[in-house]
Amino acid sequence: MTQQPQAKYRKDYQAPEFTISHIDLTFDLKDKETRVVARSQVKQNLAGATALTLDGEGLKLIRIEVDGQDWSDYRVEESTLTVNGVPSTFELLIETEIDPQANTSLEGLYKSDGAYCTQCEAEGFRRITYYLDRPDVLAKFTTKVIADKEAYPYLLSNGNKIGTGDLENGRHWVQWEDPFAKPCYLFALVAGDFDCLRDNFVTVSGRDVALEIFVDKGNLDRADYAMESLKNSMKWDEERFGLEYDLDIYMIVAVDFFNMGAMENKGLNVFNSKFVLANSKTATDSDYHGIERVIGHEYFHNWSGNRVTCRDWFQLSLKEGLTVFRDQEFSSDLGSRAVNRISNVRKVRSVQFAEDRSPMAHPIRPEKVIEMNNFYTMTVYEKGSEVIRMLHTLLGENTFQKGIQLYFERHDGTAATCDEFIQAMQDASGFDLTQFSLWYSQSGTPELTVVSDYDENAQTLSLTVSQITPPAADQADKQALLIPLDIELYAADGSVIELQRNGEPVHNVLQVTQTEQLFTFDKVTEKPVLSLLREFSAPVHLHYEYSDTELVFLMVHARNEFARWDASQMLLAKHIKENVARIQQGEAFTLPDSIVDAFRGVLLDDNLDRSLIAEVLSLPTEVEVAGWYETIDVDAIESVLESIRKTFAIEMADELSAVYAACKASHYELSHQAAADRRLKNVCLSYLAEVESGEHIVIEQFNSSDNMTDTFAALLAANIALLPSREQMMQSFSDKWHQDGLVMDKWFALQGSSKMQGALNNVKAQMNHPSFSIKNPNRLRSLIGAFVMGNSVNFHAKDGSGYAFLTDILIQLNEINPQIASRLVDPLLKLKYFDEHRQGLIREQLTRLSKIENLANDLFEKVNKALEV
Ligand code: B3K
Ligand code: ZN
Repeated sequence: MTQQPQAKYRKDYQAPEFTISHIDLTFDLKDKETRVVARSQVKQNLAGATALTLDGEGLKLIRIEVDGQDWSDYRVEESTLTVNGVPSTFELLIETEIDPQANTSLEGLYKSDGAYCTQCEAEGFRRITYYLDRPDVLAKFTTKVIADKEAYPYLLSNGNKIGTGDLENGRHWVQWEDPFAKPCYLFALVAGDFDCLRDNFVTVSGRDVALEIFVDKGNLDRADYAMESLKNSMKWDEERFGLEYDLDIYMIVAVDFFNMGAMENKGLNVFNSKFVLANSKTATDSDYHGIERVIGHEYFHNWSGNRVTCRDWFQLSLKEGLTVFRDQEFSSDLGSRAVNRISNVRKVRSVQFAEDRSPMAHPIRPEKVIEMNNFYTMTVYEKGSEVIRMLHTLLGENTFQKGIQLYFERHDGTAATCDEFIQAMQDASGFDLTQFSLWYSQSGTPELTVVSDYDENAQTLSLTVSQITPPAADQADKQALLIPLDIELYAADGSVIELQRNGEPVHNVLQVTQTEQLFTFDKVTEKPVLSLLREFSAPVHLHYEYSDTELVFLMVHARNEFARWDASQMLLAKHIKENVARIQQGEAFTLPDSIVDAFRGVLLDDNLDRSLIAEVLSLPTEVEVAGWYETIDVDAIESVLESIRKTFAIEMADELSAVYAACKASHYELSHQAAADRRLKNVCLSYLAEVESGEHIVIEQFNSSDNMTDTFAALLAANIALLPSREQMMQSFSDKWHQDGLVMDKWFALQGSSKMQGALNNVKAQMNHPSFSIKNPNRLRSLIGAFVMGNSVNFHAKDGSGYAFLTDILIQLNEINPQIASRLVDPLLKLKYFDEHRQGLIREQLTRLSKIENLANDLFEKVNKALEV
């Protein structure tokens, strides 16, 4: 009988009783019976310890030796092996057998199509051998891989190659040595037959690093951008952070079956092929951007994550928040800072804020975890990065970099904590971070309210700023945080009114530290328009009573591009909310001309970056809007968003056509400027698809396009507007690409999100498409993910069919791949934000899930939390 899953608490951390300084692994790779011999140098870490307890799951134990002697004094339990009576220092040999072919969870050692590969973070190494599977045990690894030479000509692992040889029966071996001690979650092994793109990078100190990207045979023409991004990352990290690469080789392998984006294993990154493979025919501009971001992210982990790792998994944000911040800065330095900021802020405001409202709410450093894989969340990653960004805002680039340098100096080669990171930042800057550190322990989204009062006679402006963080599912009591509030004041002519008090200039980043606080500025010669929370200087909900006129003013006059976009979003939010209320009262949708005019003004503004115009004209998603409500009315929200789309399209049809034409290029180019042109052109197209004469433009673009960005944009426009030509275009796309899973993911996502009649039956039918496989996470995320997260009206159908459908799939996935099941269950966790009828239906399905046999920890944790609420 399996045990009820046990929660672990951050407060219970204890150093390990034993540690391992070296491990020498030998893998004899066979599909159903791979043998793993692990020879570890073990050392007592706590005086008197004589029983060594190792983690292990799904392993067949073959033999144990201690110091070369067969050892029989041990106990095997469901997920541990305890070796009794061991000396204080010894060599431990453990031989296990595993079945990579049967491993569909994609954790541990598994087969991805024809290749063997591993995924060990967070706790996958224990599915390979019995080990101290915890990040604070750092060992030097040597790895020998043995396999059939013809089927697996490439045998890869971490570090440098130290030997190769041929064996009998057509087998061969390669041995690797990683000179850097590392936790086992950074271990990797890959064996397969690939095409390899080779290049090199000379580091700032003159070391020549070999760069190798392994892709499926025939895909070499899709690896160039990943290689370019890798070289850019290496250079950028030297220039901006002063960090240099440390091994002689850096390898990336692209695989088709992967649970997330990529994995930063030392010297041997394993990537979801989605974040490696691209050429203009198969990938959109946004795919290219994703590749640059993820290649950068994994590379930056070499320092923030690998050289300095985490003491325990509660500290995950130590490496992830910092590395996301680093990858965001990388993308911003190489591309448009404003557009990157906008897309990151959209993510936080929609998905991360939603997580704060869910039963899974947690601080960026969680306190309690059942399944660690459930905590690779928007909160740990994206809010974690916002916390680092706030530090950057408060300290400024130079002081921030000093802190980072001190952190790496102090902790290089060790497993550190978030507190140690904060301490290094404090020591280097002299800035007291005591209150700031609450961002690590407090969950939920703070509400920041600003009330302004202008005194014309005294020429002063007073801002009363108050903060409150509402209770979250995991934590009721909240304290005041240190919130950096970046502001600017504008005069009616658009000029900036400098912030000052008593003749002294005041910094534009105000430090809000109390529940309520008053900021006064003098020499304010006229009633200003306020630009607040510029650059989204803190991950909070801002409340300020803006008039439409002020927001339109900011859309035109704010100096900062982000602030202009943000004003446009606040304006949209006001009118979305007003209209949702109208629809709920049976009234008609209405949008004042002045609002349409404001957006028209942006559309026609030649001085603006085209990608920024495109962002202004992109409406918030259903998920973001849903987050504004205590009770979500999916139908009203959908109807209002559709009405705004149609109103914009009809009212601005001429201008949209003109801008569409102006953005058209004579030939395809892969540059930021050309991508910005395509972005705006395609946003125009999405509106034009809504007007009568627009369909032929969509068809024309689909037929004449020579690149995936434009092809997909046409298909997307047809899908959203439900054009009669949609069906035929979808068919022709699938005829052309059905053998290419990655390209078909785009098509599956459109099927999943389509609002067509009988949407759910369509999704069910597409699961039988030859390109679909329930075992492939990318396919699942595309089709099922798009349905449950981007098709609210159908997923939340009043008859409960959407919920039952998802639950059926989750029950299958619980066996096949619990990690993916746990990602897809999220929309069901938000039951309390729906009407009672829907709540009842969701609860029924959650209860059904909770009762299935062998419910994996991943689903157990989430489902039970949701049912507790
Ligand atoms: N560190 C990995 C994520 C591992 C997820 C484990 N379920 C990728 C990344 O953040 O770079
Ligand atoms: Zn990461």
